Amino acid sequence: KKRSSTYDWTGYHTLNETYDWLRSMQSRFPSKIEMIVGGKTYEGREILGVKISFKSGNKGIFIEGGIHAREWISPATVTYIINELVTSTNEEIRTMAESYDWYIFPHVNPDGFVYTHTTDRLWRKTRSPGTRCYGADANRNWGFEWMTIGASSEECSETYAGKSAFSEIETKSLSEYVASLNGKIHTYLSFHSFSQLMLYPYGHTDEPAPNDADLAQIAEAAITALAKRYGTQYKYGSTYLAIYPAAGSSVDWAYGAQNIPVAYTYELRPASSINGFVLPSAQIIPTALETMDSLIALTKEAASL
Ligand code: ING
Ligand code: ZN
Repeated sequence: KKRSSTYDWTGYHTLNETYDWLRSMQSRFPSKIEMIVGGKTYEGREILGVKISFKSGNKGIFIEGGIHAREWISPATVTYIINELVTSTNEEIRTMAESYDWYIFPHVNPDGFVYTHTTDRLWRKTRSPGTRCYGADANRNWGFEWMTIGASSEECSETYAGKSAFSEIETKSLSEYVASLNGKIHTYLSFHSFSQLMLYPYGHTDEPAPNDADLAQIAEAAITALAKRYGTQYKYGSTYLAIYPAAGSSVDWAYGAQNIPVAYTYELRPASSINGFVLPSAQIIPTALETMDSLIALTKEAASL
């Protein structure tokens, strides 16, 4: 077993390294961190996360990483966020950290992530067996406008929506966990790569979401803050208009079915590349730092609306 002191953000980690690190953080900060199990996987793993809370009565922010297995910068950024929320001495970060209850899952598709280490670095989906191919796209399998557009009913497709809404144990169990938080969640963030975008509902229609103007204003503040550190340029817009039509995502379910009013998908670095899923590990810390900057701006802007 690796010691927790060897865990850092100069390289990418295995699932077990990250799960051990989460547990070691909990044992270092037992009054601030609670281990949470958001669900389970087809192959029997836990979807392991942390609840970070400094006082009771705060609104909740839910963060998921790794729904697509090959997007390794997602869990790396999410674990960096966890570390900053707990250990940073920066005044703005401390204020933000202590003003919310954080529910954070770096790996919501653990089976797929393990498969990217053992067998296929570019695997995207879950690992449930079908008749000819494995896995469904866990970001097309949620029970909101499921299979209406931008998803496939062909089980070998990269965007296979699954046999039915929540056919995958990962999305079914995680959605039940989110629903069990009973309206406490105010902001839902899903981390992906790549393209340098901030996307918000909806993905199934070009009709603006009810608070579209607020979502655009918050995104503008977030990407402006993100660009300050290194000049990294993001764009923003609804999923449908800014990237492509896609129904059945976690963020659209959070927004549309759970009434979580602030819901974003980050498409992290790079902007574009031949193989953008393989981001050099030297870019983990810069990506995480600029993302933290955007998160501070996002939470401030969302609070003042
Ligand atoms: N992109 C996302 C995908 O699932 C997306 C885009 C965001 C779709 C939000 C639906 C909702 O296809 C990547 N890179 O996975
Ligand atoms: Zn993705």
